[in-house]
Amino acid sequence: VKGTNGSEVLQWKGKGTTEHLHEIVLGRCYSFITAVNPELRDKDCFKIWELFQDAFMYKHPCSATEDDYRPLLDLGRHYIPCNKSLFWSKTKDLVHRYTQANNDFLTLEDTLLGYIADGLSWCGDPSSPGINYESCPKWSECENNPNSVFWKMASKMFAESACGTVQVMLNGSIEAGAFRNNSIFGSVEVVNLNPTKVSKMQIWLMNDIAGPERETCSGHSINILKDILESRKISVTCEDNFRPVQLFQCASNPDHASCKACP
Ligand code: C8R
Repeated sequence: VKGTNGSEVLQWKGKGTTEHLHEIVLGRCYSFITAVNPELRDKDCFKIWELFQDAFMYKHPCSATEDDYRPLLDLGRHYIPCNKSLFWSKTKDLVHRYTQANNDFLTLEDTLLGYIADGLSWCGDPSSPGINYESCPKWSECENNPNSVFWKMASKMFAESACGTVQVMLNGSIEAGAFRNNSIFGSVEVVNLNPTKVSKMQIWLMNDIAGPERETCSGHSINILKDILESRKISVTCEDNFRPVQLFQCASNPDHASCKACP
C-alpha cells in the first residue's frame, strides 16, 4: 500500500488512523474546555495536539511506550472530584448514556483526554507522511500499539486519581464472565486504586434487558472481584440491575416486563 506521497506503508489487520484526526482532536479539545468543563479553559489544545502527534507519528506502531505518551498525559490530566469515578467493562454504550444524563458520575470519557480519544484510531508509520491511514495493528498483532498503550496509561491515571466511593458498571450477560482480570478494568484499574484514598466500590451488575442473565451479584467472577478488593482493604457492595441505569435500557425497550412500573 502506498502512502499519500507514494512511499510504502506497513500493512495491518485493524482499521487505520481516523481521517481528519488532527481536526477532530483539536475540535473535541476546544469543545471540552469551552462547553463540557469550562474550568479547564486555560488548557492549551494546540499543545495537546502537538504532544499527541509526537507520541506516535513516524514511529513503528508495535513499539509504542509509556514514555511516548507521558508528556500528553501530564498536560491533559486534571482534577476529578471524590465519589464520582465510574469504571466500566463491556458496558460502553449504556455507561455513557447514563453519565450524559447524570452529572453525579464521570467515566474516563468524561475527562479531557478520554473525551478527545474516544472512538478514534491512530497509528504511525516510519515512512512519510508518518501516519498510517490505511491500517493499524490489532491487539492480536502486537500488544504495544499506540491505542492500547494510550488507553492503559489513561486508565491507570484515572484509577490513581479516584477517591472516596467509586462505582463500576459490569455486564452480566456476557459469556466470559462479568469480571475478567485480563480486561483493562481488571488488569489496570482495580490494581491502581489507592486504598488510602478509595474506601469503597459499588458494583452495578447490569444484564441486557432481554437477557440472558448469565451472572448475578452472587456469581463466580463477582466473588473474585470482591476478594481482590477486600484483600486491598476496599469494601464492596453489589446491586443487580441498578434501577437508575436500567431505566436507560428501558428507554429503548419500554414494553419489556422489567420496564413496567409494577412488574
Ligand atoms: N477504558 C478502557 N478502554 C477504553 C476506554 C476507557 O475508558 N474508552 C475506550 N474507547 N476504550 P472493554 P475494559 C477502548 O473490554 O478493557 C477504561 C479501548 O480500545 O469493554 O475493561 C475505562 O475507565 C479498549 O480496548 O473494557 C473503563 O473503566 C476498549 O475500549 C475500563 O478502562 C475497552 O473495552 C474499560 O476497559
